[in-house]
Amino acid sequence: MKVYGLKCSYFTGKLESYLRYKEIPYEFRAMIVREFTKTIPAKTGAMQMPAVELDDGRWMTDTSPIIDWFETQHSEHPILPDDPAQAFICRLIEDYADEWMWRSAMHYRWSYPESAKLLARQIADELTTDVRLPGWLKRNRTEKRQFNNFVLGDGVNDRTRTNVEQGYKTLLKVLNNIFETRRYVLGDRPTLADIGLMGPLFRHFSMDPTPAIIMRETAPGVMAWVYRVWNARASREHGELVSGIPDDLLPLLKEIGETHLEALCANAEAFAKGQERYEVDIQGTPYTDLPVSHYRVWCLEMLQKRYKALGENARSGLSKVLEEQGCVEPLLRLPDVRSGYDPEGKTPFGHSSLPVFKEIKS
Ligand SMILES: N[C@@H](CCC(=O)N[C@@H](CS)C(=O)NCC(=O)O)C(=O)O
Repeated sequence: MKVYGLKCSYFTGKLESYLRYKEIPYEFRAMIVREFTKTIPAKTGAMQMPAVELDDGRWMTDTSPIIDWFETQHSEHPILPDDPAQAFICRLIEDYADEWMWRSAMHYRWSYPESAKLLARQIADELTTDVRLPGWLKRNRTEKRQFNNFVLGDGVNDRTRTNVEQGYKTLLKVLNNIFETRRYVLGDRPTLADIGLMGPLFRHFSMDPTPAIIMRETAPGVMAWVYRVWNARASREHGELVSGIPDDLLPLLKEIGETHLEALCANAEAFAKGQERYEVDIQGTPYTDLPVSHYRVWCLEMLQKRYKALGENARSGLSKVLEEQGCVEPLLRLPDVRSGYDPEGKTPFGHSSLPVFKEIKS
C-alpha cells in the first residue's frame, strides 16, 4: 500500500509511527500539490494528509479510523489495552493530541521566523514540485497560508499566546515526569496514547527549531521517548502495562478536562446553533473567533459513545478518576451529541470524509 503525506506532517508522522510499530509495510509517497488538491479529495472527500491507497484500489483518510481499521486487520500486538478504562484513556489522549495540541504545534511552527522559514522551504520543496513558480514565491505563499489559516485564523493572538505555549510546556512536564519511571505512557510497551501523542510531539515539537530547543532543554526524557516510539517494533516490545490509571497521568487528564473537553463542548454548542465561529474561555484565557469544526462535533460524539459503552465495572472505577480531574462534567455536559457525520460507520473509507476545518484559504 502507499501512504501519501509529507515528512514534516503532524498526522503523517502519527500514522507512520503506528505502521512502523505494527510492522505493516508501506511505501511512502511525498504528496504533491495536484494530489493534495485534486486526487486525494476526489478519492476520500477531504483535502488532508496522510491518505492511504490500498493495493486493492481503496483509499482511506483520517488517522484515527485508519488505525482502528488496521487494528482489525492486524490483531496481534494490539495498541489498545485490554483494560477498557485504560483503552478509553488512550482514546481521550489521542483526541486531545490530535485536536487540542494542533494549535500549539502550528503556532510554534509558523509564529517564529527560525521555524517558519525552514518549514516553508521544506514544505514548498517537497509539496510544490509540480507548481511552476519561482521558489521564493512558493515558500512565501506556503508561510502565509499556514500562518493565516492555522495561527491567526485559529485564535492565536496577544491575549491567547501565553496559554497556547503553556499547553505545550504542561504536556512536556507531565510526560517527562512519567518517562522517569517507565518507557511509555501506560507502561513498558506503546499504546494508542503514545501513537496519538506522536502527532504533535514528533514531526512538530521535537523537530521544529523553536519548540525542539524547549524539549531538549527542559524535557530530554520526552525527546528520548519520541525516538523510542519511532524505533519501537511490536515484535520486540514485550513489556507489561501498568494496572489501572497511574497517578502521574492525572495532571494530564486535568489538563485535558480544562482545555480540550471545554473547547469540544463550546464547538459543539456553536455548531448546533449554526454558527461559523465561536468563543470559549480556557483556563481564564478568552479565545474568540475560533472556526467551528463539524469534524470535532463528531470527536465529542465518539468520546461520549465510547464512555457510555463502558461496562459497569470499568465505568465506575474510571468515572471516579475522571471526575476528580474535572473530565466527566465537560464530557457529558451536552447530552447525546449527534454530529450527523458518518452515521453508517464508513470511515476511514467512503468518499465523503470531513476535514477538521471546513474552509482553508490558499
Ligand atoms: N483528522 C485527520 C486530520 C489530518 C490533517 O488535518 N492533516 C493536515 C496536515 S498534518 C492537513 O492536511 N491539513 C489540511 C491543510 O493543511 O490544508 C487525521 O487524523 O488524519
